[in-house]
Amino acid sequence: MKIYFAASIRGGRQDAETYAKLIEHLKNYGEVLTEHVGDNTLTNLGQDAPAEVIFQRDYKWVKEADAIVAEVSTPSLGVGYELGKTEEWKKANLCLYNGEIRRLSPMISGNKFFKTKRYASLEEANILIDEFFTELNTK
Ligand code: 6IA
Repeated sequence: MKIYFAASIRGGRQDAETYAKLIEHLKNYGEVLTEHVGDNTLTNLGQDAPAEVIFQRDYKWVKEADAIVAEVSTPSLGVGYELGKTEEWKKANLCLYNGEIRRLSPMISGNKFFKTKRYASLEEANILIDEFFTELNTK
């Protein structure tokens, strides 16, 4: 199982620690292609590679992934783009949101293709991840 974890980089790194913890949990279910997203040393300047290289690599990874798990609490152009591709390529997905759902972009919360789930603690997020993969693996 190849998992693409998407979360804000340029959009803001205030939840980077949560991203790292979610990635650790996701590793129980497969290979996480995007471990750098949870790297606490990655500032909002992002990885030190040309933008074109980052784009092409991430694009290929989204295409290859069996499942996309996105943390969508911090608005991010990149995550929005990746979710657009997720829909285009009909990928299994889970969008985790920490906060009031009405604050989330309707382009995500209003789209039934996206499996949007609200969580209030890391424990809750991990349970949602467990449920998502249990359902996916029994399909
Ligand atoms: O717009 P954002 O930067 O918040 O978009 C975040 C999403 O785009 C994440 O899910 C990543 O998969 C992807 N992404 C954005 N920037 C990077 C990056 N370095 N390295 C890897 N993945 C990225 C950015 C630095 C660069 C623009 C010079």
